Amino acid sequence: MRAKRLAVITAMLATACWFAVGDPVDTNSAAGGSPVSGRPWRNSLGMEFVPIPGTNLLFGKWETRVQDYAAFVQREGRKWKESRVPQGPTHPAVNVTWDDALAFCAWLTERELKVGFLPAGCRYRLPWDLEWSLAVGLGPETGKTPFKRNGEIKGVYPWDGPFPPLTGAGNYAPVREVDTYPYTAPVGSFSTNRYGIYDLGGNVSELCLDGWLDGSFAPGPGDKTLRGGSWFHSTPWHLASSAREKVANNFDDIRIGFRVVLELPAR
Ligand SMILES: [Ca+2]
Repeated sequence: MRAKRLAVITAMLATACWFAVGDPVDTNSAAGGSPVSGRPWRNSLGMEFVPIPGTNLLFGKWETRVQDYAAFVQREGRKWKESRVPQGPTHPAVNVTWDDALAFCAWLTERELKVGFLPAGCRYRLPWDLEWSLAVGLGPETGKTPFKRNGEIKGVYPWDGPFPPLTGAGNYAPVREVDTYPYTAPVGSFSTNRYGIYDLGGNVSELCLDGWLDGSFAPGPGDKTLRGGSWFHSTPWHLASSAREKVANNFDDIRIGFRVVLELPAR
């Protein structure tokens, strides 16, 4: 099984748009030039980003894919628990912890800065809980922490319309009968939201930077924040745009993944 997984990763890397430090990099053909506020952009791994009005961010259009995370695992020689559900290279990476997601962001930032792929002052990171709310189109929330904001706004969902979701709305639990995927689905399989973002609701639940109880960023042990329903979820509570969960920094699961944002230099 392990050998099979390594073979899959190796095959994926052979086709990945990637480079080693010191390799010549054609930034224009690979990524459309430097990232600019307000414009879509594609990075060295082929991860695509879109602007979110009111922020100086480019937001990951997709959840981080198996092929993206595999590049990190391969280059850094990291361990990665085998997924218990069938997954292809463009499915969202699962079995990643909050600590793993932070490490991926730091690794990608360092490598792209080193070769000049990213301008100084840019960095990849997880979204803050309130940035995720902006991306999903939630109105103003009054709670001061993810815990306080959990379920605060009722009856608003990542799709346009009331509960339940209609066919094609996203990848939710099979009992909802809105999609044909029993587990994860390739990113980009369903409609985007108003900003051109896929799967904020459904596919995998997504890690955010915030500590669960105080909303601060504190590397290390503790409960962090998870947003969005997943292929495992079916209830109005879990599928609401304002739903959150707490998740320990070192916990992984087949329904948990992450989305990356690119922070641009201050304007
Ligand atoms: Ca999701």
